[in-house]
Amino acid sequence: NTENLQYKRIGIIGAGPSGLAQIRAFEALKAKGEIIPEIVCFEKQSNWGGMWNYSWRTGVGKYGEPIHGSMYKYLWSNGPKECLEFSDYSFDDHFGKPISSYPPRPVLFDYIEGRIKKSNARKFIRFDTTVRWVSYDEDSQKFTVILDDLKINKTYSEVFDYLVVASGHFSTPNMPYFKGIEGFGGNVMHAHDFRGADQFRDRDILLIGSSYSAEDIGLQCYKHGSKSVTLSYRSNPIGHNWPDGIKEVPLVTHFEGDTAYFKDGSSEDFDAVIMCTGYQHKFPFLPDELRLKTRNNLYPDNLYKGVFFNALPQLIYLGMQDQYYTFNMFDTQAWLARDYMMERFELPGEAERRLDIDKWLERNSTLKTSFDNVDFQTDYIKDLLALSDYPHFNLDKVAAMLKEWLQDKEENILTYRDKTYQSVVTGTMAGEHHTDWMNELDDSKERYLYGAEEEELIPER
Ligand code: FAD
Ligand code: NA7
Repeated sequence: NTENLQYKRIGIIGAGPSGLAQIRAFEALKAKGEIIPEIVCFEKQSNWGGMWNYSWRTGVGKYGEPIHGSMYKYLWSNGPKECLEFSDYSFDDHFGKPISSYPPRPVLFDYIEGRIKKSNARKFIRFDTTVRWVSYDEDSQKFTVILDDLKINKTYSEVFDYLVVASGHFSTPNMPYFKGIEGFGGNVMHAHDFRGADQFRDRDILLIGSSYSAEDIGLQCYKHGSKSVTLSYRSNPIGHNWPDGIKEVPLVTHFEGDTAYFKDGSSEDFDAVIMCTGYQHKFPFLPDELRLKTRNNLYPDNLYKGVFFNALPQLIYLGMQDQYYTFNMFDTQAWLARDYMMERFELPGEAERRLDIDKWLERNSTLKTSFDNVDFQTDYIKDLLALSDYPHFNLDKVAAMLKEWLQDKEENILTYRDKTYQSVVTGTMAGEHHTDWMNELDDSKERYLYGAEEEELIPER
């Protein structure tokens, strides 16, 4: 059987943290001298890293493809790095010294890249290549993938035994309509197109939504000098102890000119509106019968172990859940998916898989608090870890850190990023950043690593 494996072909869509985890999982086996199938990863951007590969662009890219990135300048990790650490490649391995718990985007990008650069992964990836369409043939039991090589404007197709969808789900905006917004005079945009708070300095801005994007973009704007930040919630306010200058109000009912009216009868004028209203799971390259259809939640339906498409498990989805855990969760998923594709992890029949999915869905429907959510995702990852040889890590400790993080935010949203945590992989205690987050206006890797007082050591940029 193992002999046949080398003739199998695996297609991976996307070279973000999830797609790279899949490649790494196979590379880990190969390093042990095992024969692995042929792997091809398609990435529509010119580099890897997914969301962490920052783009200044909005709208479409140089080849006319929708821009994937939703990240912005001055983005710092919104959770402790100790909660996402790869258990086979620690922060110590990469940086060689303790760093703080909430690094900025370029530092996390460097870390993601550091692990994958240690392997031959790059040669498996075709950059500037968009997956245009996928079909599955029942007779041959193979996927045909239609691709656009963007650089030379050429369409071609390839055939695969397994297909891994790792295309992310925080890229296509969910953009609601509010009556009268077409008459608003200022900028109306979605968080997906937010590239930095600079343009909102001295402005009164309205953010619609009450989750991570609203919280962090609101904070960024406050930190970088917006005159006022108003967050408008649909279901529940975020409820932090906000500083003067940030406030929460109920949902907008309508706009009249530059004035927004809210459910509580209040109204206010704004210079700009940012919709922090979440994202759609969008797979324009998948036909109806292969497409995952879900909203953002902790256990998308129809995925066995949160990974295998139940109607056709050769179709694998990575990273499709809402995320408390990120990189290490993608790893545990990718390791299990690998073992299935290597024919070492046998799936039960479809009906049995359905029962398992239902069990998780049922529990998901009972979750009430953020702590419940953390426990749920922790148990999900424990379930996966037990099924593969991904290096174990102390999940109970990570769960405790996630709860502490939630409390830190509640206590003081302006200082939570100054807290430090202990690695469960190495036991290292994070270092303190040389500058408080609120006073740190430079998010470059050089400044972060070399420090304020050693400016002369910073390589020229
Ligand atoms: P992505 O990173 O989205 O990568 C998907 C890749 O697929 C992209 O490279 C894309 O170009 C490619 N792709 C998509 N469609 C196609 C196609 N048709 N053909 C070819 N390639 C395709 N997580 C944290 O842990 N900490 C944070 O602080 C944090 N902050 C975030 C802030 C923002 C604003 C956002 C949007 C997300 C944040 N996240 C954060 C979550 C982040 O999404 C994950 O960390 C991680 O990037 C998800 O990895 P992924 O590989 O599943 O998806
Ligand atoms: P989320 O976490 O999916 O949250 C979406 C938010 O948008 C949530 O508060 C929703 O309110 C709100 N929403 C959605 N539709 C509407 C409408 N029609 N009107 C008003 N409010 C609406 O997305 P985020 O962008 O915050 O976070 C995604 C990732 O980006 C995350 O992983 C971060 O790391 C960064 P609800 O509470 O459902 O009423």
